[in-house]
Amino acid sequence: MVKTQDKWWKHAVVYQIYPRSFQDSNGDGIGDLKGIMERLPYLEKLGIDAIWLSPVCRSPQDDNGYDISDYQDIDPMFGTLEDMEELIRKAKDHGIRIIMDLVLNHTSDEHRWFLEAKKSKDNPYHDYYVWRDGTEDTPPNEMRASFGGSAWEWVPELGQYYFHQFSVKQPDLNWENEKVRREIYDMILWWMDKGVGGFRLDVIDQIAKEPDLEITNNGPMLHAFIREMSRETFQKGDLITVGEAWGADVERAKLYSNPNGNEFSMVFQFEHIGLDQQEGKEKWDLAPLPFVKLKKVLAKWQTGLYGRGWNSLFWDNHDLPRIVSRWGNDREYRVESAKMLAALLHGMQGTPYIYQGEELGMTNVKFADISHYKDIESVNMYKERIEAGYDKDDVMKSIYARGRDNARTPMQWDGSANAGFTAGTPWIEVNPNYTTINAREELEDQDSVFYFYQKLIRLRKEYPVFVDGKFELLMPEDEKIFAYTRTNGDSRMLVCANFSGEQAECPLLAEWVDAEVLIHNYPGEWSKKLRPYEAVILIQS
Ligand code: TEU
Ligand code: CA
Repeated sequence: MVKTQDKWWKHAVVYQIYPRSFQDSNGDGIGDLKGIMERLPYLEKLGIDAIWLSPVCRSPQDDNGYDISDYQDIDPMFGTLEDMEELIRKAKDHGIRIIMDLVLNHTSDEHRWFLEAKKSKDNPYHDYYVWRDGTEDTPPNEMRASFGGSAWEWVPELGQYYFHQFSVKQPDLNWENEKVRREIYDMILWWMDKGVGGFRLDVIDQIAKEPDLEITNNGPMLHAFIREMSRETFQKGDLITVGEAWGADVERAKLYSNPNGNEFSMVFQFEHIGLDQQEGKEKWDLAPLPFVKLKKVLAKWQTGLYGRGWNSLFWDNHDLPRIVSRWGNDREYRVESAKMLAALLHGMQGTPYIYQGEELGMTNVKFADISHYKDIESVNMYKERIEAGYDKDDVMKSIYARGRDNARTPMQWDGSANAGFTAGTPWIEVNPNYTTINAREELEDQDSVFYFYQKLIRLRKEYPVFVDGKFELLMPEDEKIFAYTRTNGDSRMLVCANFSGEQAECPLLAEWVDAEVLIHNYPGEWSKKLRPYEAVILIQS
């Protein structure tokens, strides 16, 4: 029997809150900390152990808070530092830890460090950022920023460019500068003293950039910086730390999540997320999901990190379209496919993350035109592609499928005005389907997606095989069935799902007729002929 070393976060389920869209308490149309406090009983009922809070620090909101201007104060739109301290306390009363979102690759251009840095080349803060001498209209190289345009911004007063991998208002920090690292470690220790339960580290594999070599992530100093940060801060507490690492492969994830605990607890890897886009193109260039490849990628991560590291398990987050619309069926099989996707993910080894509304089967949104959209990434892409001559309907189709606002429409609490999210005008419109898809409806329906997630969370706590079991993919080439086992000592569990909208035969189920059913997303008995999106978890022990 393999027993993972007993870290609390190996048994935990984390819930991600995008504060701006979760619950507004003061009628300004923007979610806030007091609103989150109002919803702690709901989250305790769901059964989650920790909340990953997307950034609430002071920010001009150019990138909805991922452009921080003060790491040690709360933006007034979300509340006060006292509210944050109260949330940490109240969450703990509900058995829930708070995970802060640390954006350490860049600050806002309104951070005091940058306001100082751009005053002069010999300002003590100048080297907190990445500058290159140059002449106007000739940037150091052709690197592009994630949100459009050049990654280099010209500052005429200095005769220099500064480097920004994201928006112009998000200048990259210079991690080669030890003073920057020290300031960051002091800030992390300050948050640890306030009792946070952990950190999510934004684009952490991009902090060791080498812009002159056009290297944006996985630079040579990356793990040295991470190990220094971990030694100076995280290892002084009993924290969960999860790094966002778009450039991670299994080998590198073994370093990030190695059992010695000298880097992170785990990372968010995105190999499965990039499968349904055209090879070598952008996320907007859609392609059908290669289902067999999806199975093999997820299996590779399960077996690759078994006993050597730890997986995060997620379909959704604040940057991604909603999974039931992306890889499920958000029309006639919304409930069944939402449950099927949940069963497949929560049956694997790792720490599951539930994104706000995923537990309700909330879907993507389809606003009439670009004027309803708020996300800088979508708005800039729309401008760039229309100017480049793309067909407007094609551009909107990409935004409907991949736009980040799909995840950012307000949480759908009930069927009242604005889904109970706000008494005011929401900062972004509510998805019109809130009248039928909302928490109140689901809390009154024992067969709802909510109660399916609640049960999956309970099963993870009740059956050690969910945490410790060795993963084995079955029927790898099958085009409809996703089936795998988890084995730990004499406990053997089968997760079997029909990932398609048609009936699918699953002969191996014949060997499991005497097994106990742990969870099933259809009423009545299961059979070898799986119905559309039918999923079942069985155990023999
Ligand atoms: O995202 C990292 C990132 O690269 C994403 O912008 C991703 O490329 C894109 O969203 C794919 O749809 C992190 C945060 O999660 C994101 O919200 C921020 O915008 C970004 O970093 C900059 O801080
Ligand atoms: Ca508010």
